[in-house]
Parts: sequence; C-alpha cells; structure tokens
Amino acid sequence: MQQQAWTAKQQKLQVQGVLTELDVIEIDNPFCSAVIALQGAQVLHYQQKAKSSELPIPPLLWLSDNNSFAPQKAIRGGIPLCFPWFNKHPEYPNLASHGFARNLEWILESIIESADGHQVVLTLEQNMETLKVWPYSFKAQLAVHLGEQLSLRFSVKNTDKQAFEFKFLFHSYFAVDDIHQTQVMGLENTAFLDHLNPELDNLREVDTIGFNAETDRLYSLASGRYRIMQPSQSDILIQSDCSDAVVWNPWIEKTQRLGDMSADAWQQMLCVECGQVSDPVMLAVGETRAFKMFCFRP
Ligand code: TA6
Repeated sequence: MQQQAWTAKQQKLQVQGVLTELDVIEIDNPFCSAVIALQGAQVLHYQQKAKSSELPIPPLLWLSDNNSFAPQKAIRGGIPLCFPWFNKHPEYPNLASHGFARNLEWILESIIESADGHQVVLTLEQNMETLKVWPYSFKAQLAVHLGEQLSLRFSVKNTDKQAFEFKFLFHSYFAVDDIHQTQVMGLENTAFLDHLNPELDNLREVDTIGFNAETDRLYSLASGRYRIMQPSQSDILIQSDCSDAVVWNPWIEKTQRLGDMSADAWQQMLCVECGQVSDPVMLAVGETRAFKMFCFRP
C-alpha cells in the first residue's frame, strides 16, 4: 500500500497557478492537508483525508476567491486572528478593524511531525508599528495541530512592566453548502448582543440558529461546544474554552459592500468565532493566558 505523504514546505502561495507574494506553509500528511500564511499566522485551508473506503471530506474552511493577498492586507477566509482588539479600535476608529495581528508577518518557530500529524508554532511580539497603536510589550504564540482535527492554541504573555488587557477571536470562516439550509446548535438559551440592533438588550437565543438575513451576534458566557448542521454535507463540530462566540453571515448587501467577496459567496460561508470579547483578558506583568479551539467534520 502506498505510503501517505508527510510534507511541510514553506513557499509562496499559488492561486489559480499565479504566484502571490504571500509566504505560506503547505502541510500534507496521512490525516489532512493544510495551508498556513505567515501573515497573521492565518490558517487558510484545512481538509481532512477520508479513509480509503469513505467519500472525500469537504474542506473545513471557506476562503474568498476575491482576496488580493497583497502584503499586510487582511485575508478574508480561513481563521484570521483578531488581536488585541475586536471590530473598531475603541479610541482610534480609523485603525485596522480587529487589531494588527492578522496583518503582520509572524515568526515561524517550528514545524514538528508527530504520530498524529504536524504541529506548527508561530509567534508575534511588539514592534515599532504595534507600539504606536497599542503601547504594550507582549509575546503572542499560535500553535496549530494538523491531524484528524484542526486545533489551535493561542497564548499571550505580558512581557511589559504594566498590566494590560486584550480581546481576541479565532475569526473562523467555515465552508457550508448552502447557508439557507444551515443551522447552528450549541447557543440555545445564551444571551447575545445583536450588532445590527445594538439598542436591543436582554436578548437570549431560544433554539438552534437558522439564517435568512445578515446575522452578526456576539454570544457571551457561551457553551464552547457548537455544531454547524447541514442536510447536504457533513456537519462541523467546534469546541473551545473561550467564553464568547460570534456568529456572522454578511448576506447580500453587506457582501457587496465588502469588496473582497464575490456576490453570491455569502451562501457558502458562515463564521462561528470563538474568543474573548465581552470579557476581555486582563494580564498581569509576566502572566501568560492561553485559549484553545478545535474543529473538524465528524
Ligand atoms: O465578527 C463579525 C464582524 O465583526 C462583522 O461585523 C464583520 O465586520 C466581520 O467581522 C468581518 O470583519 P472584517 O474586518 O474582516 O471585514
């Protein structure tokens, strides 16, 4: 029986045969194939490998086909890391939405093969650019395990001489067959803020979530266990120790305003984002906090 490949190579991302300037790590092993961009330590692609007797397993993540992949430009799709703020900067709204981490080049620390897959570790520390907009010294690390499941461990160490707080999200774009047929389980009876109607308070999810319009909700004190259900293709299971979850689909009009999504792409994607937003993370001097998420098609 042919031995399955075990490869991990760093190269420029090719899109439809055209080389981009984006440095990526391409992983192939008996459990999955994956692509991680050094910019933002962003997982762009992850696809489990079916056992020989099974049908192929669809990619787990959605990636826009309208990305420019220009340096320091946010990439739409995969798992962008929002850090150290979420949405607009609280004082300087003209700064990059969702923080600087996803637009900066991270350092590739290691790629290690183990019996159950590859582990890739990348780090980001403060620099002249980050200190201008966020005056703290820190060391962020993302450890990605690429095996039968995709697991991410995001940690931040306070290397400053003062305490600070941060917000972060795994801003995961999952691939769905048809958003109209898609439901999300796991957020029942959970309080949420509707970003489209921020004046409404005391909102609480009652049932599984279906989609028939733009949806942009921040769930707090969430369960950390979610299931994206679709009748036509395998579900997606998500588990995290983060206390918040954002559920987002831009629907028709917002997609047209975004500019880096094709007009009907909203039908094949859904963001279920685990992170710490409503309950920011306070770090004392020298303290490290870590958060995990794993996801896969069962
Ligand atoms: O996480 C949901 C959200 O905050 C939406 O409001 C929308 O802005 C989305 O993130 C995408 O943000 P981006 O900056 O990547 O365009």
